[in-house]
Amino acid sequence: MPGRLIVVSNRIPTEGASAGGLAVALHDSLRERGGIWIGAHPDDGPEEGLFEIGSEPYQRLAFRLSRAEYDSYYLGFSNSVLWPLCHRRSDLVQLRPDYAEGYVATNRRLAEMIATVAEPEDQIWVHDYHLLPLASDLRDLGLDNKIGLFLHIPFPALADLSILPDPPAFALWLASFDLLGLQTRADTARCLEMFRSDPRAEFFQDGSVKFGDRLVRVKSFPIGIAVDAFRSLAETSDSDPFGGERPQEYIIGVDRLDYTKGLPHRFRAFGEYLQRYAGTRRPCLVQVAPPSREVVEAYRQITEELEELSGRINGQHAELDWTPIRYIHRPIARNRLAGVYRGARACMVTSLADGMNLVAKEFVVAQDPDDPGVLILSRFAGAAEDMTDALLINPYDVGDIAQAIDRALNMPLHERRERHRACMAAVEATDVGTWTTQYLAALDACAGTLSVPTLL
Ligand code: ADQ
Repeated sequence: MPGRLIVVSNRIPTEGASAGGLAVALHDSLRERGGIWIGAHPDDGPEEGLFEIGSEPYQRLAFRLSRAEYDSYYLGFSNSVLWPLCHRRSDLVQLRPDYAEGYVATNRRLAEMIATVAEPEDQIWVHDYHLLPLASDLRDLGLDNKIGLFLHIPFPALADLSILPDPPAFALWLASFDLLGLQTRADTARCLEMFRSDPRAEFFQDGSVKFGDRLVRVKSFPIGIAVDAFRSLAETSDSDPFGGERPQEYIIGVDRLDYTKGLPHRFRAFGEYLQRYAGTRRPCLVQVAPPSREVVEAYRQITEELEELSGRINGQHAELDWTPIRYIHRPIARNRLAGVYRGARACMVTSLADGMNLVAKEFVVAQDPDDPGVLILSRFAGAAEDMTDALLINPYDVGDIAQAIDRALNMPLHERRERHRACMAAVEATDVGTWTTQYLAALDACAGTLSVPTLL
């Protein structure tokens, strides 16, 4: 019987913040097994050490990032180096020694705090790119616990990794985990390619990698959503989330405002659709995109670009009773969002690179299976690996997206139903509850020793 579960994420979910499927699934596991969730608190708390927050049947321990840590570890190395690097935007990578130093030092400080609360039988589940050195730091501090990582974003290509100041250190960080969980089979292949290029690594038949005196398992665990909960939210949601201003026919887009989501391409494609295909049809693109990471320059630029584009397209096509693009620059409550998905004729996911993309899954689950809308999905979103019955598009090709919009809006009912059924099966297979259970079972099964299979 494994010990407690310790979940570590960059940010701890706080009261009042909308609880996404991931937070709910991890709450459930923590409640069942007992354990601790550790993460940075966005606002307050003492400057040093962990402090307890909230009242859950498990412990929630927060820490505070100093201003300098926030700038170098979070905005700097995490979001101005690793995020663009993993999303094939090496042109946006900002290499600065203080970013790398802040990243390493903050992870080290966090490891020291974790070491004060972890017990030998505890299993530690680390989330995402902010915390890649954590297992290596914990090993240095003498911890021999099972430690797993789940990377929510794409695993970078080997050529992109070589941009990092110290690629061998990156491989060593990752090899210090027992289990590396990735979103897709393609991510797994890229991760193994990195290890293959490293003379320190040897390979076992079951896919484990021997690295120094450690054994690390690399496997994909495609993340999903809480299917039943989201379906009932959509079925019971407000039938008029637009408050009387519901467009007659609309396509929905829901994204954090991020340059990886291909929003300018999407807006241009919708403009091209109106120009070339729409005829007398007057669909709306309802785009919900709350700002994120606004202090990073690349995010400021995309905000301006989208405002300019939506203004231009609306200027060209709008009529007294029709605004083609409704661009909503703030988050909307999940129950309203579910209703907005349900009423849409199509959903556009145009990510240029994306770990999974949960919006694609939420849209499918929210549909009425008797009269479903159509998912237009980027080939470069992790979700496309299994949702092959969506209308797959090349997000760089505006003409391809425009054509897909036309096809989606004219698709016969029987084809919509068939595609929806197939997408739904893919979404159900990756329910977030199953995802958590499978990941934790795999972590538990990790050998942690080197006495297992034969070398290839
Ligand atoms: P994100 O990049 O944040 O996540 P995504 O998977 O699409 O992307 O999840 C976004 C979530 O936020 C969805 O649940 C969506 O409903 C919600 N959301 C977005 N905009 C919203 C709005 N305006 N109002 C309300 N809710 C909104 C990262 C990776 C992804 C990966 C996830 C999970 O980048 O590739 O799928 O983690 O692993």
